[in-house]
Amino acid sequence: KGRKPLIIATWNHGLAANEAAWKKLHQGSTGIEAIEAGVRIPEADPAVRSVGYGGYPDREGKVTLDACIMDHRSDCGAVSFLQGIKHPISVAKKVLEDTPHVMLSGEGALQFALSKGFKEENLLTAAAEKDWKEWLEKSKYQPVINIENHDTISMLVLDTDGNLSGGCTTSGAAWKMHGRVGDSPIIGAGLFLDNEVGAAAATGLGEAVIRTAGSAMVVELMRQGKNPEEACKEIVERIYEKHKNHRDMEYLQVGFIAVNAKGVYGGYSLRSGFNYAVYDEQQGNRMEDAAFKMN
Ligand code: SD4
Repeated sequence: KGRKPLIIATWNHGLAANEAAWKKLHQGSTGIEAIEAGVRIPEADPAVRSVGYGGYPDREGKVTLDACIMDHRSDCGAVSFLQGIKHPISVAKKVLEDTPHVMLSGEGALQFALSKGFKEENLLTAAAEKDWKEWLEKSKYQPVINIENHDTISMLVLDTDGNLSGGCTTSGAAWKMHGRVGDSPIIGAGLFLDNEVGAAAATGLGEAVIRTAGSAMVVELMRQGKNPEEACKEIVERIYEKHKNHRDMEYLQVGFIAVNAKGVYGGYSLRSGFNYAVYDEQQGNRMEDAAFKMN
């Protein structure tokens, strides 16, 4: 079932993101321009508590954001621990385009963003602040599985020329320690692609994805001949094996999406409840449930 163009994005917020990205692709934009336009939708949406503006803060009440973007030439840009900027994906894209580096972090990322004309603003909404204050009463850190069914947004694009690109953006784990960075801005963990082979991206507990170099491994398995779903499944199985006796197991959820260079796509998650939005010419924009290992 190979097809192009093709866009896949994690969770329900992927539908609106795909819509914007699809429009861009059809206006002749590049893959990363389409991704930027797509994921800016949940970044700006205050109702999405796991990405950008309206995202849950860390335990000190600070919203800190992670994002990355990668194109078919393997050029990439990322920001981590960025505060006060609503669209980290756009800053990541500027890192790719305008710097000799791959990742800028924290204060340096903010200074870079300001130098590029981004506006500093308060990203902590009243609703997120209220939930944080409630959390403070017990201050028990426990990541939530399938947080409100929207966690990180990760998007993969196969354009009409057959070129792959990808992006991720997130406010990370709610109530994380100040300074914590997850998998989402890390090339190879939250996102990876090789234009000759395929692309993969992750959602869920970033620590587990980093420990296993998740997305890079999914791409490598596709290189070895696995189809995207099989490749995602094998890495989820590996994550399970590494974590079954681990303190993180109780709340561990990870999910991967992948697409190969032919336009075959798939996804797989550890626990049920993970879905992703797929947009192609044949069937339009719709949600598909990922296969999973356990409930
Ligand atoms: C991260 N993958 O930062 C992201 C989203 C998340 O618990 O917070 N999941 O780990």
